[in-house]
Amino acid sequence: MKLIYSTPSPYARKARATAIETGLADKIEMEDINPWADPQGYRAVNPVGKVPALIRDDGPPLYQSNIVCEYLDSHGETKVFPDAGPARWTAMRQLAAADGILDASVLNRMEGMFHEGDAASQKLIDRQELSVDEALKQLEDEVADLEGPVTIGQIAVACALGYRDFRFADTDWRQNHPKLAAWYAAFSQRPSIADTNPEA
Ligand SMILES: N[C@@H](CCC(=O)N[C@@H](CS)C(=O)NCC(=O)O)C(=O)O
Repeated sequence: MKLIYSTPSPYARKARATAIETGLADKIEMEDINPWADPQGYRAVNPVGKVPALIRDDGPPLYQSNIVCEYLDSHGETKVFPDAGPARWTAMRQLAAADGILDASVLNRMEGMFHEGDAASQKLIDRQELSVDEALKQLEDEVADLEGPVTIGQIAVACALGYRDFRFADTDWRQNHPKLAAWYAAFSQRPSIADTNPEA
């Protein structure tokens, strides 16, 4: 199995952290690429050119971070996707909030990268930041649900908060979300999060 990732990608970080949490890290070859450089042949692995992607031994490649994570989970020793029932839907709700933060944050970063200065739409940027704020509020209000055995929901939330620190350090999410900040300070000590920190 080979996991194709890029170090700064928070989506790929979910897959890298899941590989560690499920006990599979030693069994997976890792390849760090720059998806924006469109490495030769990569579109045959992932037609939409994004990371992460997983080259499997038992079928064609998988791409899209949550699908890669679920495949890893199905082959791991420790499960991070809870079975159907309340624990699963709690984790899925956290995953949705985290992915919402990531999608909005990455869109704003793209807006800054591709549309410089006046060409960037402030209206679009503000709308995405509103989504980030509201999703952070949900996580702050429901912080007790982030306790307990590690899940894909917790992993994704940590990757989303880490991405805010990495790319949006000027907006201090901790200020209005003290309980979430305390949870993150503890959770980010886990090797799966500490060892995949893009800033390390
Ligand atoms: N929804 C996708 C998003 C993946 C994504 O956007 N990855 C970025 C890096 S953070 C990428 O590879 N971008 C290259 C591109 O858009 O061409 C997932 O969950 O895997």
